[in-house]
Amino acid sequence: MRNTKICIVTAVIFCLVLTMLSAGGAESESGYGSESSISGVAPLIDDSSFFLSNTIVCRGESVEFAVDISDDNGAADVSQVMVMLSEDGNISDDDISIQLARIENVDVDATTSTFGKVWTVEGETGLKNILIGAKDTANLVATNNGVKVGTIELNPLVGFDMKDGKGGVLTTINFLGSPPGTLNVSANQNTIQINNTGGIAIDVYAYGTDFNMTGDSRTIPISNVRVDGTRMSRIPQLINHIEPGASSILNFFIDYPSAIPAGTYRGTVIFEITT
Ligand SMILES: [Ca+2]
Ligand SMILES: [Ca+2]
Repeated sequence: MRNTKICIVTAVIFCLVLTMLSAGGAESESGYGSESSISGVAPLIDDSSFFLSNTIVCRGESVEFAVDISDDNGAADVSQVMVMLSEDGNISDDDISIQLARIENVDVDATTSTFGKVWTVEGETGLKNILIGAKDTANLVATNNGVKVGTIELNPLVGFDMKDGKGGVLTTINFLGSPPGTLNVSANQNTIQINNTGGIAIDVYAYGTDFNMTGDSRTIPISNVRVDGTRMSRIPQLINHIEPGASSILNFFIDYPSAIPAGTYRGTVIFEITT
């Protein structure tokens, strides 16, 4: 019991001493070393900002690329931006690489700059994926490096072939001999196939001449020939639009006139391909 009483008294005295020190205005200062660090951050390609002036470019023509690149270390930290034109979906040594330049005075904000380039196509050919690569002054590549932003067709080749119904090369279109007045006579080569073997979409036009018999002035007008639902004429008519790698099929029919002499009538059917 006694011991307990002494302890209480001691505690009271301690509190008083503390109060006196504070009221007396004593001060002290200590200095501590301090440091912070900003980490290097990789650039980020804003693929939604990508600009491409045209998607089909022939030899000697130019195409413009532009894209915004961000870097949280500041826009100036972006050191290199490349457009890679690639057969596949990945950046590799065999890609066509085009370095973009920082376009001055068009910084989007403190961390984003626009990079661009006008590039002229020479001998390069084919359909390419457009991939973007970027890195900063610390050689950090973009977090989305190699992002695909579109495709471009370089020096597109126009190509097509025409096959007959047996898969052979189409060399003629002829119709089964029939009596005058017979309608809807099918061509022996039906069904004819047109294959677009080039790198660009094609439009197929067809027209023809009237059919004549040697030594006779009478004719079978070209308008008696139909390509599926289209009655032919001497003027080209669009009959198909075919994308690269795609095919289209055609069926030819003829209506033989009535009251026409027996014999072989010859004319010409012409296909015209445009792009
Ligand atoms: Ca950086
Ligand atoms: Ca590649």
